[in-house]
Amino acid sequence: MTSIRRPQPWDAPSGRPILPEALWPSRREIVRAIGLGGAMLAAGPLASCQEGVQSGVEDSPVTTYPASDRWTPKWHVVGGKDAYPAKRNGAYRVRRSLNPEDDAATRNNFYEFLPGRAGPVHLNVDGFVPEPWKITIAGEVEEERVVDLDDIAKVAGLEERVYHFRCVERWSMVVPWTGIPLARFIEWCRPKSTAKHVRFISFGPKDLDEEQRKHMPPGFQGASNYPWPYYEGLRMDEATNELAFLATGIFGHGLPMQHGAPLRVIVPWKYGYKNPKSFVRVEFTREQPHTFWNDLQSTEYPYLSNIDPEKPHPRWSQATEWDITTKDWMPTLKYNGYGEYVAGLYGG
Ligand SMILES: Nc1nc2c(c(=O)[nH]1)N[C@H]1C(S)=C(S)[C@@H](COP(=O)(O)O)O[C@H]1N2
Ligand SMILES: [Mo]
Repeated sequence: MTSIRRPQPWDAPSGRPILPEALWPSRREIVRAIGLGGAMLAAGPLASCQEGVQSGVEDSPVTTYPASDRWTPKWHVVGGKDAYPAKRNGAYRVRRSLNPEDDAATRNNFYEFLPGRAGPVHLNVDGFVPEPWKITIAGEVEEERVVDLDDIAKVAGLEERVYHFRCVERWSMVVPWTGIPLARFIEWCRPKSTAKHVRFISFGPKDLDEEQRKHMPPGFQGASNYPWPYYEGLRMDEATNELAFLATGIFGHGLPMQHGAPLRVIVPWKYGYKNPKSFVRVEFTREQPHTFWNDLQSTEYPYLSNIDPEKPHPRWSQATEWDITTKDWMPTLKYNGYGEYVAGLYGG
């Protein structure tokens, strides 16, 4: 069968790509994603449906974005505001264009501010300033410490990475995060060899000062169906995988509150809820830690929660996802298309 790949602007004159093709879905992944079996693949070109899916893959995605101040935070950000935008690390290719910043910043999932659904979290964060912000590093570490954003800024230089992002509820987007490799942060925490997992805990009512508390919805402070704070965890081999990222910014500036200021975790091969926002505590553990959604609904939100189109959520299929801007549905790829980097963590 002939190659379906057209030359791309980033190809070297020889026709060989300069950047690794790691993130391009293989033909097999695409066919699997659109639900066609091996028999049809063997039967020859799959004119219509295959081309339909392929066209988005072949187009050169637009990964630049206009400068905009609309969502730039007014508070102190990791590295200082002059560190943004940071230099792009071009190693991580994506299959479609960036979503406009206004779309990513106006439909968020952050139950502390907007319980019960993803939506206009930005309307509920007014007046909440993530300052002061301290982070406690605890558990299986050489030394327990309380650090601040300036300490984090010294761990590694900021870089920008464009990643796919996919929520368990099937919306997805492509956005440029700014931050540092999570592996560098973990190493800086000096975990003991007994540490097998790392747990990130978001702010709870007790972590806030009086001024900050005033700007939280009443449900966050007292009666609520949710056991705040939010907490999530990763195995150490996952947290130190090169894709795992400690994000401090998005779209060339510090994180606005709705995205999890002043710092959050990004693991693009896992569903959105494995990407905890606004953490204040990092705990290294020997045992697999409890996680927020798993404690609430253990059958629906397992610890690993790797993106997998073949493993349906108990209440819906995970085979497809929709783009938050175009609202188009498209196939979901195993590990969100990042299998080249992470499949080895899971035995293949
Ligand atoms: N602390 C905290 N972190 C959180 C959540 C939350 O409700 N609270 N929601 C998660 C879910 S379900 C998703 S999809 C992503 C959404 O990230 P975004 O709003 O920056 O797109 O954040 C994750 N991290
Ligand atoms: Mo989500």
